[in-house]
Amino acid sequence: MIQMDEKIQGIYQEVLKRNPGETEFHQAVLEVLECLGPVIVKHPNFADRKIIQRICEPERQIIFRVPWMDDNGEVQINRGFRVEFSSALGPYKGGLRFHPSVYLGIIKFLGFEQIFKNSLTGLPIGGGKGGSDFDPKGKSDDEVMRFCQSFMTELYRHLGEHTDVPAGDIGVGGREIGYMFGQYKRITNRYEPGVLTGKGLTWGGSLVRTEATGYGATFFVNEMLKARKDSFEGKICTVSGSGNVAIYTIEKIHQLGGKCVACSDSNGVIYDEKGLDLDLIKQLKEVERRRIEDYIKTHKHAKYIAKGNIWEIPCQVAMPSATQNEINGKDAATLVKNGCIAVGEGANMPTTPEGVKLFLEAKIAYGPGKAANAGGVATSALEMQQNAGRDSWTFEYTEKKLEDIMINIHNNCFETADEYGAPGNYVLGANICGFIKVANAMVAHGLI
Ligand code: NDP
Ligand code: 2IT
Repeated sequence: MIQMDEKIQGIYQEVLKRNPGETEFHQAVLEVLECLGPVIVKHPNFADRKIIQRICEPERQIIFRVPWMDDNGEVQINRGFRVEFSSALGPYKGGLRFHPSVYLGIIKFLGFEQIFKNSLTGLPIGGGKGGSDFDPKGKSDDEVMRFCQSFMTELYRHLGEHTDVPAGDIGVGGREIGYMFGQYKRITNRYEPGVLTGKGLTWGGSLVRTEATGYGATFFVNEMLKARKDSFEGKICTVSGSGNVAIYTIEKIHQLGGKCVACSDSNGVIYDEKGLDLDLIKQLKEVERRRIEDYIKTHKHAKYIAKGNIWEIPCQVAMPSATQNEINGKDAATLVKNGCIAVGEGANMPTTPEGVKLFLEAKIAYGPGKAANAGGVATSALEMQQNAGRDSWTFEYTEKKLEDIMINIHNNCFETADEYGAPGNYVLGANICGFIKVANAMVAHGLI
């Protein structure tokens, strides 16, 4: 990684001081700032206009109480967040995460990453993120509904197709988007599909949105492999997580000729030497909402490793698709030692800075989340486009658009890395390419 110049170091110190305790946010900011030294040299007006300082400060942060009643008639209170980070390129756009670990630092790291990711898609979307420390695990359908209704009863006033358009993330899928859309419609008395993405197909959703993040990440890795005159054909792959992103990553890997032998959840790892049975995983996770451990009840030959570490399983392609900081320095070293040649991040910031450094030094094909997982939000933008035109596109047409977007992101990151003297460094390419577009728009909009 390039040495940070003094000016940027000072900006980073100020971010630490202004945002105490928000370690994930600090990590995300540092990774971007470390890449911007040469950009400031080429574009001195960005420094004059204090673009970096401004981009590190969200335009608006909303924190609110979410009271709801559980099935036992007991009152529960959670905390809701929406961080509207940047509207330089379009309305705030980004998912909602429901997970007990959520606090402001997590939402701000995700919102910050989202600015550059959304810029890379080439589509007119700004960056934002939200969520709650609500834990959907073990809750009944009715409890999830009551929570979502209460959450939207506050959030609705901040949304709008030209203002802020949330979608899903960890713990938020089609079911939750449905309950939130219903409540939005009820409060406002307006049928406005453009206010949320990831909707059901019969009420304004887009084909391919469900598959988009996983498919997109796999398309991105496919491009990195192609750039090295290689392909997925016959590659042994591992994919962490077993949620939305993991499932459709596995599906696309299999379609492209790879063999995915392991996935996981926060309790343990499934290893199936014969290749994962995706129909079973979909049934367990999407239909029955069970734990991945139950895979071995049907497939006795497979192994379940309770509290296991998926990165210890040898693979050629690893696609972390669960959560932040799930690959540390030691895991990265193990992956490289075991012959891993490509890592594509379906999750947001799944690799620690030590891990990233190791991947870059080993010169494996490493696709950072803000580039590799941009297919989800890109397809959300395609959903917005269809909603605005009261249209709905076919699966094939939409998937082709997604693939073209991912190829474009890959090529832009690749070429930017070359231009800045760091060939093959997609971290540098993604951060610089994503940043410049936002910075130029901010300069054009004046001091706001
Ligand atoms: P889901 O809720 O569908 O699935 C999350 C998966 O990750 C589950 O298997 C879950 O296991 C595991 N997981 C979550 N938190 C942890 C944790 N703290 N430790 C270990 N495992 C964990 O979420 P998604 O698949 O939508 O999201 C996965 C990742 O992809 C996230 O980083 C998200 O930000 C990112 N992403 C998602 C996009 C989308 O469109 N959905 C778009 C771009 C990025 P368990 O069930 O045990 O909790
Ligand atoms: O991290 C992400 O890009 C998402 N969770 C998807 C956001 C979106 O608006 O589709």
